[in-house]
Amino acid sequence: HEDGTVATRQEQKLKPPPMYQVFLLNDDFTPMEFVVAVIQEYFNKDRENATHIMLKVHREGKGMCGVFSKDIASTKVELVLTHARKAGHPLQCVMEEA
Ligand code: TYC
Repeated sequence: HEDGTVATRQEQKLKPPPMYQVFLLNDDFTPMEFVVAVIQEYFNKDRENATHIMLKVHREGKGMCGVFSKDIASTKVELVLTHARKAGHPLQCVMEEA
């Protein structure tokens, strides 16, 4: 360490936990306005930022909405999918290890 002490074996082995990127995927049916609202509500983005992300998904097929611990990412995916299905939209949301 910086203070001259030596890392213990436990400290040497301890890795930071993996983080997960959460993406929305494009489809031909989910309304743009619904996607913007989802990004605002579930990923805490303002309307301008949410619109930018939605347009990126629309043009490029995929767009990142945030990076979270495994538990939080998986909960976001589940909540977004439940909300979309309830509204009758095929919107897809996936997570990938960062
Ligand atoms: N492509 C959709 C449309 O034209 C809009 C859309 C954007 C759908 C992003 C999904 O994740 C998505 N209505």
